[in-house]
Amino acid sequence: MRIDGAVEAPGTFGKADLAAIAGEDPVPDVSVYQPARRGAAVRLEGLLRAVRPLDEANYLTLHAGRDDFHVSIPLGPVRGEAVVVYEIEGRALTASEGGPFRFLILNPAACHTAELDDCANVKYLDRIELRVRPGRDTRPRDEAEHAALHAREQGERLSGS
Ligand SMILES: Nc1nc2c(c(=O)[nH]1)N[C@H]1C(S)=C(S)[C@@H](COP(=O)(O)O)O[C@H]1N2
Ligand SMILES: [Mo]
Repeated sequence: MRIDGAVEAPGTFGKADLAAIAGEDPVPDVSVYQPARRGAAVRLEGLLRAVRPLDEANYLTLHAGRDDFHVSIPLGPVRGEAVVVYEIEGRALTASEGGPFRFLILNPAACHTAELDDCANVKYLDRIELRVRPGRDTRPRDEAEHAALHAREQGERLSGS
């Protein structure tokens, strides 16, 4: 996973790097926050400490190249609220679990702006881009688009791709 853009120290991070960054402030089990979800995670705050955002960085764009899904959210409200899940019971996340890396907003109810919703829980996260202005956002904009996206996901699951 790559973290770049408006940061002093861009870098590429694997599972072991994320575990090391989680270090003294790990999230050993995201089910504490969301009972239906599993896995160990590193806080977004920890990742940001590692790459040192520039003062003018205001937005995050989360990229998933695998299915060309992108989400742009304001940095302020999300920075204390999100994690990246990098392992489940010591192994890497599978694609059907949204792996190898999955973005997760821990408490979307407590932090419920329109921009911080379930749809921003990006699966197959391969790049976090810090930006001065909003970036690409391919989230569904209405119920019809939402239904179409979930039908496509379901189809991919059934065909095993
Ligand atoms: N890469 C990627 N991430 C994604 C999506 C997607 O289509 N591709 N769908 C989003 C939407 S619209 C929702 S509501 C949640 C659903 O996550 P879940 O299947 O774990 O409940 O994932 C989000 N993350
Ligand atoms: Mo969604």
